[in-house]
Amino acid sequence: MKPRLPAVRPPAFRGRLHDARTATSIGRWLGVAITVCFGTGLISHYLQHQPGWLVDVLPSRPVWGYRLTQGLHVATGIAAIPLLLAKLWAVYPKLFAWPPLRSVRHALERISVAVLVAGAVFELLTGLLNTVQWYPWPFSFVPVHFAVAWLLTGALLLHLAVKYPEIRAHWGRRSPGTLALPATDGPDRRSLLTGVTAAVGAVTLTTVGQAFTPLKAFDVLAPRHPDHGPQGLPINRTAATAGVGQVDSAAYRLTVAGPRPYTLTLDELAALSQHESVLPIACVEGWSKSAHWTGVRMSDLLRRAGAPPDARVRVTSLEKYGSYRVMEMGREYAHDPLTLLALRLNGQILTPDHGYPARVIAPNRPGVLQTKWVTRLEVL
Ligand SMILES: Nc1nc2c(c(=O)[nH]1)N[C@H]1C(S)=C(S)[C@@H](COP(=O)(O)O)O[C@H]1N2
Ligand SMILES: [Mo]
Repeated sequence: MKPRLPAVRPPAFRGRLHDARTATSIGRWLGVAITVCFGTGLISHYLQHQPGWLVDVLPSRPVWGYRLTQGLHVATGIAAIPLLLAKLWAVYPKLFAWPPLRSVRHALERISVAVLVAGAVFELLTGLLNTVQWYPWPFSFVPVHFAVAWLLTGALLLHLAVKYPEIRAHWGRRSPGTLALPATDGPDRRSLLTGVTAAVGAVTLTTVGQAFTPLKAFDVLAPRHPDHGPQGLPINRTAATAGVGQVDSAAYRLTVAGPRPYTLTLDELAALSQHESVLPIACVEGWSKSAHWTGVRMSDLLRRAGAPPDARVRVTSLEKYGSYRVMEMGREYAHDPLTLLALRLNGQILTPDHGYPARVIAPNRPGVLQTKWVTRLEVL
């Protein structure tokens, strides 16, 4: 007689895939992703919106610092999406808990979980849409994404505190006997975790090449490819979109305001001592790419205007409107020998979209602050 296969139990609410052990297994990786995402997000926020007391102490090294932290921010955010979906699936039966509220403690716990879930979904969704520069909402992305990150972190800490006994009981390899769980993981849980790992691997591998150039061949799902763009570098905002168009080189002037102000034509600027820096553009939206830049050192231009060695600088673009028209730099950046007013990219004169005739390139800085089409420097 043929051996009978054991009856397959349909996934039920009380099944082990919806238990605390599964929730802990997925939850700890989700926790790691969210923690890294939050930390790197703070770095990104304070580098972009520098509070006064930070301006002069923010370091311009390592040159790849922001490239790494923002690459991690976007990669961990993307990896957190399959993790969050799996985690929500593992715990969703709790949504139908009966009676819905057992006690004051239970009510508070459910409210904190509601904030946690809403915050996590909101952050991952708005972050993902921001990487493709799509803003289908009436509010401004940065302040709201930043504020909800704090809300999410608070709710997460509360959640970890409330769930601490369960997390502790299920963290290790073996389930404690007191909880009457099977001693080893069955194939169902292992399959689920393998599937989740594969999903995280797949979304990471197909997007991380936008920032981690060695994996660019696999970058099929990211909005940017490091090689797509003039002079081998992507573009976020073209000269046409910024309303700059083709700058007339004969009419162009660089004005440097300071104790000894002066004005240069493009030929005069190109006749000054030229230096080369190898620095990445690291866009807040997640792509980054290193390039060879040639131009005049910012510190040389400032010194010529009689700037003291700890002066800050304000940079103004030819762009008429737009949030990136004016940018300020603290002394660490302004006097770094790698910080250039670049005239050339990868050996060629800048194309209009890369900021012709002159743009800022500085180490360890968000792409939004690498101002293009520069026409004015002010010693502060
Ligand atoms: N004046 C000006 N500079 C700007 C921008 C802009 O919109 N206006 N965009 C910034 C952003 S968001 C990035 S990522 C970099 C991109 O530089 P690239 O287009 O040369 O790659 O330029 C920055 N410089
Ligand atoms: Mo950017």
